[in-house]
Amino acid sequence: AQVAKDSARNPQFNYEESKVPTFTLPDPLKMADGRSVSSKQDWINGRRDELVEVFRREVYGRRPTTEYHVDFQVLAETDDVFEGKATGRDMQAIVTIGEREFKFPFTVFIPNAVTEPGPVIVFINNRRPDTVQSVIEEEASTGAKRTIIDRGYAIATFHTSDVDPDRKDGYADGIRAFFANGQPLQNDDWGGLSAWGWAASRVLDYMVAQPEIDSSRTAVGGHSRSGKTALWAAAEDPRFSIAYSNDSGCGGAAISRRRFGETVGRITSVFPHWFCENFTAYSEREDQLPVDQHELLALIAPRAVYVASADLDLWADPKGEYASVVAAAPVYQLLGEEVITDPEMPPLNTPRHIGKTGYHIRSGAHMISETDWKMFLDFAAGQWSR
Ligand code: GTR
Repeated sequence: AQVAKDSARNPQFNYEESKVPTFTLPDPLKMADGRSVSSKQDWINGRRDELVEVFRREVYGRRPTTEYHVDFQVLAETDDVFEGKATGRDMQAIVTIGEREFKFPFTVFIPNAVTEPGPVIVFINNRRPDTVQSVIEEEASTGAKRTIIDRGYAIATFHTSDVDPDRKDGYADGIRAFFANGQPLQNDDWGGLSAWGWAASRVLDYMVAQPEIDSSRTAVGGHSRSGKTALWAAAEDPRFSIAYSNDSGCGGAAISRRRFGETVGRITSVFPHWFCENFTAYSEREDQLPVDQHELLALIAPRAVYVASADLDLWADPKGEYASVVAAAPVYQLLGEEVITDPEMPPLNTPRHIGKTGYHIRSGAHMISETDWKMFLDFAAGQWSR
């Protein structure tokens, strides 16, 4: 029913495998000048820098180089969340450039039972804003954050729109305009996804400074637009040891050249504020893109990546999301890591974890469910076990 609804909503988009165009994926192990990348050193000291720069210029935009300072303020704290299992903190990040200030809130839960520094998950939230109080109320029905705490992990979340409004016309009120001091954006300046990813890194700054947190075990995750953001956040910030994208689709894990479900043309017209202006030029010209999304996953190597899809969420192209995981494998292998290489997708609701990459396709619609969390947390536990 959900598929029918999505197709009916966007009947001009393709949902049939037989209509996927033939294409050749760009080779992550080939330099722009045609040279092959054949050693770890070639990747680390050459090709990776080249590739991240292309993603900045053509897809997500470049972050500003302006110097800033960030402070953190505890607005409220309670040590008995989830029946005493966690301490919750309503926080505020205060970003300063000269005399000017930009503030955004975030929320932190740290397990009380920790005896040594433990992992942290930074979750990028685009639905309802979290506060300690709202999470306590919501947990009665979903339990997601409590599950994370029960595993001994801390979680920090912020709402995308508190950093940069998730609206076409929200630029003036966000962190990007703050950095640009109100000046208009250039064609390769950061889009909203990159701004949200930057905020995830600021939240991480705070978390890794806490004595309860082990800075070597850190994840960034999100659902849908925030799943796209999580992948780019991890590409830009090597401190994240795992990236988790849930139903991220177009501009996230899905291969753009497949043009299955949401396309570059559609996403850049409905959500122009997510990407840099240059990305719009690839509308209906996906074959001209100098990169594709498997190379975004490759930028996270040798760190871990977990990609999750849902079978009714054809708009996000589950096959294209899985294909990216497989197509990123050569980079991981060059770096000496074992990863998923099987071109066949795993059966429904059957996670596949091989070395540094993991994937599942859950039955059901576009959402982040308890099942998704459980499967991701099992993967994270494997990465973080001692
Ligand atoms: C949709 C959009 C997707 C995805 C989704 C979401 O409308 O087309 O790319 O980001 O929103 O965030 O739930």
